[in-house]
Amino acid sequence: MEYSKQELEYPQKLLNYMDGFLVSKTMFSACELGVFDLLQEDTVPLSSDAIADRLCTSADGMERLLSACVGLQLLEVNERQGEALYSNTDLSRIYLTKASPRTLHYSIAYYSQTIYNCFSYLTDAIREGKNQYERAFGVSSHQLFEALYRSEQEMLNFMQLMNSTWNMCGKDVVTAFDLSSFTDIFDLGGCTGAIAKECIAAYPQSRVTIYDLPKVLEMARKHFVSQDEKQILFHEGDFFKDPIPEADLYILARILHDWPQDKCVELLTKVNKVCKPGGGVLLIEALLNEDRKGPITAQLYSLNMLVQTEGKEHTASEYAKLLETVGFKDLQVRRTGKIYNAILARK
Ligand code: SAM
Ligand code: ASE
Repeated sequence: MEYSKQELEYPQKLLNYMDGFLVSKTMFSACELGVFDLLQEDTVPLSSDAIADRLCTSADGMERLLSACVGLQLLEVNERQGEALYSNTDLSRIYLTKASPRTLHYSIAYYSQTIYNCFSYLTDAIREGKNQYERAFGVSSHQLFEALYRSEQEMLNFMQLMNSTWNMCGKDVVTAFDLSSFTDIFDLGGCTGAIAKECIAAYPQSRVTIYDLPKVLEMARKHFVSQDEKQILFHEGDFFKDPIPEADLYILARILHDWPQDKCVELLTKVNKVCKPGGGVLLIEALLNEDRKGPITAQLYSLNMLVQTEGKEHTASEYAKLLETVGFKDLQVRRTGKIYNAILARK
């Protein structure tokens, strides 16, 4: 990496990186206070004082927040009769308002509260080489998902975060391969059913069973999957302890990156045993480049896996080796160009 003389003279890149969390927290605060929602509900542009009044904040604080949001191009400002009036940009209307079908509101809540808090302990996580949920969450549980699901609200926030990814990348990952030859599909750790819904939309003849922990499925039924979705079935279980039923295709989306190598081998071995001959396994994960030089999203997610889980992000060839170790063959990798990619293998 060669930097120009000018870049060495003035470290703009480093200054931007230092400000990274200031940018994040500014956007998070505007979401938490309901700025984008208010501007959407009201339809007419509002003054800073009116927004402060309606959202019960200080006038001065709100004015600075709105100004920073304009700088970040999350809001637009227009002068009318000497008064500055604020309105949403298209981007914030589509992604930052709570009621939008493509909202990131809940992911933002999770980033702002949980991930931000965990990253305060990144240095400790790197020193110790292990997750920090005891420090970050104040829980003593050594069971990963017991810590992540320490309250019903936290479980719901996590599920919302998981769900919102698939509004953006779901179609790409389920259509990366033609899965129309698989009719009986199990989504292991299927969580909110977002991938299951995408499968059924892309392959109307398929039937997808969401396999997850009982309390997760209870929440999925309550908040995410409607009774009318007859092609979606539920199977309660612990995929390490309980049997996994026979099927044509097993989807594991963001499962392997949560667990250490030995657990991944254990789970995939179990899946290989019950998989029908000719059946397959579809891994959906953020992939590191083979040279590990990027993408930056996957590199940062791997740090997040360190602070929060027992796992890490891998390269496609690392997943390939894992799949081959447990007896899968005919491996194919498809990159979607978005965060998440797909790997298909056959029994
Ligand atoms: N596949 C979903 C997605 O990509 O949006 C969710 C991924 S989330 C990181 C991991 C999922 O595995 C959670 O829904 C969690 O409840 C589930 N899970 C964790 N441990 C499990 C276990 N022992 N048995 C079954 N499901 C489990
Ligand atoms: C997990 C995925 C996530 C476990 C904990 C998690 C994500 C956030 N926390 O399997 C989604 C990916 N985003 C990041 C920042 O890693």
